[in-house]
Amino acid sequence: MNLGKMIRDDEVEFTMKLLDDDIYEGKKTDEEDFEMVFHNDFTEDLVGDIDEKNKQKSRTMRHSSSYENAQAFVQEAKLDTEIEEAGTLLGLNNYINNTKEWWASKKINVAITGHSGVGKSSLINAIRGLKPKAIGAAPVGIKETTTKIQKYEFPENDKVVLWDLPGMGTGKFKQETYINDMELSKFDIVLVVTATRFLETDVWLAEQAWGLGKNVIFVRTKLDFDLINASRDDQDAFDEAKCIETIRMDIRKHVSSCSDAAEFSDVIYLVSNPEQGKYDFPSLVTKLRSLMNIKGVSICRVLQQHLEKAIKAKRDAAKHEFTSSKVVSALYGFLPVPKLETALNQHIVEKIRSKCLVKFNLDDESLGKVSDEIDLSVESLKAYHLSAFNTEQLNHVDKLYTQSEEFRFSKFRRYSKYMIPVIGSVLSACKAPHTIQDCVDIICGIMAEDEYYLVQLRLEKLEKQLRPI
Ligand SMILES: Nc1nc2c(ncn2[C@@H]2O[C@H](COP(=O)(O)OP(=O)(O)O)[C@@H](O)[C@H]2O)c(=O)[nH]1
Ligand SMILES: [Mg+2]
Repeated sequence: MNLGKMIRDDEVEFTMKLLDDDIYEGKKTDEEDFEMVFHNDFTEDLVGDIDEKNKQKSRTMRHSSSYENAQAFVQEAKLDTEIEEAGTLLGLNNYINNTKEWWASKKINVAITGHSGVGKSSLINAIRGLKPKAIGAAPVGIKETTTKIQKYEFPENDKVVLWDLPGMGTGKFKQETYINDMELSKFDIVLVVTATRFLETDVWLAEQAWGLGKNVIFVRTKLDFDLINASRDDQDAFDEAKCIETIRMDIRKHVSSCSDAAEFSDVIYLVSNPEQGKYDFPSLVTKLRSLMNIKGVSICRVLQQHLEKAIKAKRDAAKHEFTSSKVVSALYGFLPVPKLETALNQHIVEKIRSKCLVKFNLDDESLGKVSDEIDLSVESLKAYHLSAFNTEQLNHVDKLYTQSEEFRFSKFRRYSKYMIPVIGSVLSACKAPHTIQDCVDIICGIMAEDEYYLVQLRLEKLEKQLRPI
């Protein structure tokens, strides 16, 4: 049996990491995995409070927040109705098809925040590839130019919205009320923009965003100025790479002062807004693109968890079904003709196999419906991907029956009815239902794995479909 694909029997405890492992186990590239787990590693690692108690609290908040956000996008009652009507996999498929457009219409909101004058509006223009005075560009300038929240669309997708927030700490927007004034809780990703010096209030802002379960990225702008200043300060010993590294380490130190994580290379970006091909600007854009996927990833996680439970429940319930087949097999046990009992029981197992194929949505009709969605033909699924059509046991149920019997019962027990009258027949009648049960367990186990595998493929496809960019 392919144990590698077994669904664990222990109850699923929701942790982000665990679910990632389950959904994408061995079926994604490193790069994709990296994107998938980033949100979790990030929230797991960057815990922004000094005392342990608060740390725990904020950790829980962050996880539950991401989870609850995604839960709001999955109407579990509707999903269950679809599952009841069409089966687990097809029900999921129907639910996805009915909900896909609604999910896709939901926007990803990116807050660009930080002190006044650090280059927030310039950063938005740079991300959008616009010159400061271009039509539709965010107004920029040396005096405070952004006094209310402004929204800008991401170049390639109007479902991604960049929000230019007014600077914190100006006369109009005090630190005390900034989080509420800006409704920070409504954003998915928060960019804390800094320039020249990293301030305590920047750390504070990040902590607030972390506390709300947001993905936080630090962007240090005006690197060009920093380098000019540094070269002027020390003309003889100036080394650009070293200088950049020093600035990076300084920010890292500040960020790590409010967190227990050691590695921040992934969330700190040093840029010069007018030079979009230089420094960390390209990797910042790559990072943003990967993070914009969070809604799709979270939705898939919630669906995956729900489906894993549903398939397990179905598998466990199915193991207790087929009572009439077991009773009939017991009656066959009394038959005195050699091999006839075995042949009839093999026939029972074949019928159970056929019923289970339908039950676990692995029959041709069901596979046909799903194969359209996951870009794999029914033939390819059967030939290469599904154990139900590839394991010796399920391809030859006659062997499955005889092997199960041989495994469970001694030779004497198997042939007792030909040796001892009456008692031998009773013993024979008792063994058949056990053997059938073993076969049912194996069939249900393998088919549940297969259905779960197809669920994973469907969710991978959905996650790609929901990727905004
Ligand atoms: N040299 C340089 N100037 C920048 C950079 N980013 C912004 N600026 C300038 O800094 C000033 C304030 O920028 P702005 O985007 O309006 O800051 P905001 O108040 O945070 O939105 C403007 O004059 C920008 O041209 C940068 O990376 N390098
Ligand atoms: Mg501005």
